Amino acid sequence: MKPIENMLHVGAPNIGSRDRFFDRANEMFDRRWLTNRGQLVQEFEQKVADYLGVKHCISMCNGTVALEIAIRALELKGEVIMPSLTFIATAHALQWQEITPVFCDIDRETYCIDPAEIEKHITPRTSAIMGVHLYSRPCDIEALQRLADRHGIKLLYDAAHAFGCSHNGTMIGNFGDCEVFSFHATKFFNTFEGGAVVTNNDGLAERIRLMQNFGFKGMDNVIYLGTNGKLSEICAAMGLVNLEEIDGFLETNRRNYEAYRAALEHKNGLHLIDFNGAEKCNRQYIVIEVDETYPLSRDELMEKLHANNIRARRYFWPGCHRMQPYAALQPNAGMMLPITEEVAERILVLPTGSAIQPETIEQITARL
Ligand code: T4K
Repeated sequence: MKPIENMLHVGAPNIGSRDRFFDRANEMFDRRWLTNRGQLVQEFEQKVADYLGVKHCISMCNGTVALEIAIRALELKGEVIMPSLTFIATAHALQWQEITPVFCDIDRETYCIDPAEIEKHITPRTSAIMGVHLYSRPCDIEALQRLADRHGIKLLYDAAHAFGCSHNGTMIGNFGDCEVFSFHATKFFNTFEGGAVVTNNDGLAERIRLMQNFGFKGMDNVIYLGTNGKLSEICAAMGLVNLEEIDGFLETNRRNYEAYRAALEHKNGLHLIDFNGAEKCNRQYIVIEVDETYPLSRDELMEKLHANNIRARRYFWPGCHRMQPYAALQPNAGMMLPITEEVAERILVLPTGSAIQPETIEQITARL
C-alpha cells in the first residue's frame, strides 16, 4: 500500500478564498480599525443571523467564553444538567462559575442527552438543562423544551458542532433560551478562533452584548458586570469569507461522508454514524463505533492509524465525568452513565473537511 506522506488530521480547517480574505484584511488595515465591534464584526453578525434566521447574533472571541457569558446572562446557578460525552469546555464553562455540572446519560442512537434520564437528576438546585448537539446531530429538542417548561428551568444548547444544521427545517440556533457556537479552526465553520451566542430573546441579547464588552453602555457608562468576549476584525473577515463558501463546504462533507459510507458498509465491527438526510447537516464528524467483533480494540486501531499518519481522535473519551476536576467531585457519576461509558470506549473520529479528497478516504478506509 502506498504510504500516506502528510499527516491527516481530524479538524483540518475549511478555508475559503484567500484572495477575498486578503482583500478584506487590506480594507481593515486601511480603516485602522482592528477590533471593538468594527465594520467587519457588524457585517459578520448580521450575515450569521440571516443565515440562521435568528434575531440576534452576538459574536465572541471563542466558544468557551460564549458559553460562560450565556450562562451568566441567563443567571444560572446551583446545578445544570448536561451530558458528559462532550468537549470539556461545556462542563468547564459551568464549573468556572461555581455552578455544578450534573452529568446525565445519553441516548444510544443520537449520543445526545437522553430526556428520559433527566428527571432523576432534577433537584431544587437545578437551574437549567444544557444540551449538546453532538457531532452535527440535534438533541431531542421538543422533549427537552417540555422538561424545561414543566420544571420552570432554563434550556440552552452548546451548538459547537451544529453550525449549518437544521431540526425540522429550522436552523440550529433558534432553540431554547439561546444557543452557543464555536467557530474554532477545527469546526465546520471557522473564524480562526471565535464563537457566538444566538437568540431570539431581545432582553437576553442585550445583556449578553453588554457582558461581552465589559458592561459598557455608551462611552463612559458601565451598567453591568462584564468581561472581554469580543471577536476581532480579522477573525470576522475569515468568517465572512468562509460564510460565502459554506454551501461548498457542506457539499464536500456530504461527498466525503458518502465515500466513507460506501467503503465501510461491509466492514464487520465498524459502524459509521447516520445523519437524517431530510435535514441540513454539516457532516463534520466522521464517527465510527468499533465493536467487539472487530479484530482490534478501538485503541489498537487508533494506534495503527496513527502509525500510518492518520490522526484519528477519540472524541470524547473518557467523558467529562472521568476527567480529574469532575471525577473528584462526582466519584460515582460513572455508575449513572452506562451508555456514555459504553459509547466513549467505542468511538473514533476520522478526518474529513475540504482538506480530504475521496482518494484520501480510499487510503484511510483501506487501512481499516
Ligand atoms: N463545546 C464543544 C462541544 C466543543 O467541541 C468545543 C470545542 C467547545 C465547546 C469550545 O469551543 P472553543 O472555546 O474551542 O471555541 C479541539 C479544539 O481546540 C476545540 O475547539 C474543539 N471543541 C475540540 C473538539 O477540538 P483539541 O485539544 O482536541 O485540539 P488539537 O490541538 O488537538 O487539534 C485538534 C485536531 O485538529 C488535531 O488533529 C490537529 C487539527 N488542527 C488543529 C488546528 C488548531 C488542524 O489541522 N489545524 C489547526 O489549525 O481541541
